[in-house]
Amino acid sequence: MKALGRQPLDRPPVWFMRQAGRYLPEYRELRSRYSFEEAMRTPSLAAEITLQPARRFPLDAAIVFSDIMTPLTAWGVSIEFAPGPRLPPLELREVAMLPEFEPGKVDFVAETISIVRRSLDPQMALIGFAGGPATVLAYLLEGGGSPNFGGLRAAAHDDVIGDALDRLAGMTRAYLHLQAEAGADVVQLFDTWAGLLSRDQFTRWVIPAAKKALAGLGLPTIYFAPGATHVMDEFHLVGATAYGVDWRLSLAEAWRRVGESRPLQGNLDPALLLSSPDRVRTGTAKVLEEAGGRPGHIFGLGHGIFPATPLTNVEAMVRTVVEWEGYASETRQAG
Ligand code: 1CP
Repeated sequence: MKALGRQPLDRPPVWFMRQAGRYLPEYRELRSRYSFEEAMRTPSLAAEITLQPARRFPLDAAIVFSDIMTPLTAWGVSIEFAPGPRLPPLELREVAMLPEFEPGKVDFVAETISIVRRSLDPQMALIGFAGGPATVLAYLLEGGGSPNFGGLRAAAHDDVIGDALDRLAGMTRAYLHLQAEAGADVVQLFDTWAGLLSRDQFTRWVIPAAKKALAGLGLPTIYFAPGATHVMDEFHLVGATAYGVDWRLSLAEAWRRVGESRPLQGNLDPALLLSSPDRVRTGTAKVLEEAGGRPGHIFGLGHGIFPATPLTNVEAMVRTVVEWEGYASETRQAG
């Protein structure tokens, strides 16, 4: 929370995307007994999974265990996970006409957040999240994951996409509000596939929808759109508190594009975590040096951790951040 407020710190806080998930043996053990849907819809189980990574590593934040497709179940959309989401595809016009979203139908997410809040170390932040409207639309049009999300890309040539995204943005905002009320400290919008669109399409469609989804929530917000470096200089129009950076761009260059005064989160390449602890330590130090102790850096990965990641490498990354003394010694030398 201090980093989001750009307060000076001895080292950046650390958490990472998909920290509650398949690389953890205790997660796999729990999943051998419950399906993904059961685990996500049962607050005691979802809370347990949310807390798992924090028991193993000295992290500064927990992210609620859920999925970007979860709020759609309030509309009666039936979703299976295998492991990615599968659902009956919708037409662009059908999305534009979805009825009013009723957050009460996904109050299991609020219940999960309040359980986590009670058990979480008060020093740790709790992160709520939702999918970006364009990303959720990509899955709705396709009926699941896709190598190229042609449905979204075709839709971006049709003005009806504006109505569809507006509908989803309203839902997303209500869903994030529910999480804020339940006790989330900060929320992140995952716009995973928005970067597939052109700069013009992104500016015209993606940004207004993301902006609406995050508007007036009364808590800090993080916007993450990997693969969108071609439009990063326009990110500030989303109006988030902070912006996520993927592994493709250096933090220094990202600061130039997003704005030097805006907090950034990232950006170690998650693929490096498939190598050795030594390489991970070197890579982590490089990211920390790039941030150079500037206020408003949250250490994280450039995208979600791979399920095959060895725990020793995660340990090496998190330890390197929490034991980092580079900034303190720079200050001492300067003094
Ligand atoms: O156990 C299993 O088999 C399920 C695997 C899994 C998990 C652990 C899925 C299915 N979702 C999740 C949890 C999840 N999803 C979290 C939990 C919190 C954490 O980060 O620890 C979060 C934030 C998400 C978000 C999510 N789901 C995104 C955006 C983030 C990103 O990685 O870009 C996306 C694109 C999804 C869709 C989804 N859900 C699950 C999978 C495997 C996928 C992606 C695959 C596809 O596109 O087909």
